[in-house]
Amino acid sequence: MLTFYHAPNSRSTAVATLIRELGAADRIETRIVCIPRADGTGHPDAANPHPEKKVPVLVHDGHVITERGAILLHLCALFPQGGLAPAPGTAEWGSLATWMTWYQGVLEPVLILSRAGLTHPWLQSTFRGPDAVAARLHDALSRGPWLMGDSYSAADLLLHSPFAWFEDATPDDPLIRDWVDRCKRRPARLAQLAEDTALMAKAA
Ligand SMILES: N[C@@H](CCC(=O)N[C@@H](CS)C(=O)NCC(=O)O)C(=O)O
Repeated sequence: MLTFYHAPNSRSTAVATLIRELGAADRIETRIVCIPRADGTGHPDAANPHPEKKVPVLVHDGHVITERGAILLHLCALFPQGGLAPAPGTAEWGSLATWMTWYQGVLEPVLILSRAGLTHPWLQSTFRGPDAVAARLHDALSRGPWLMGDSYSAADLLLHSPFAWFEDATPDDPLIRDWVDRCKRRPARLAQLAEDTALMAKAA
């Protein structure tokens, strides 16, 4: 049994969008939970199984799975007919896993540290910085049109997402901007944003 815990307009929107892309909504129960928001609204939700009461969370037969990279990889493996990932165990899957863990371990920390205005030699040596992130995206997209090559994948869904939320963080690079635009126009994303807006209005 699969249960997905979602809070609209949050990091779990990427998982909700992936579930649409995979056509798997009828195989996964989605439960809406409340989270504390940056504007001071919201609160930790007792119904949320995340150890820190964050979203997203996927519970699969009692196993609590957190972190978007892990959740997206797991769902793609469970629903291979969705066509958003190579088969686990193939060399191509290794490339996808690289993008997903590079997102969690480098891209998002770099964006957050940069927006917070933080610098330190250890940060630079561990994560490099926005220029290195942009160079790596540019390199992949110059072979593109998507990060994994010919077809849109879970890597595009996850890695474009912070640039869709914080447009001013998007590198000033036509190749990257065009990729973000193409990801933003995906029907599944637009449908999920509309549902999130309705859920937010209902909760207000
Ligand atoms: N590294 C986690 C981050 C999860 C996260 O920070 N989620 C935010 C939503 S945007 C949250 O639940 N915040 C509520 C809180 O901090 O209590 C992931 O990528 O899944």
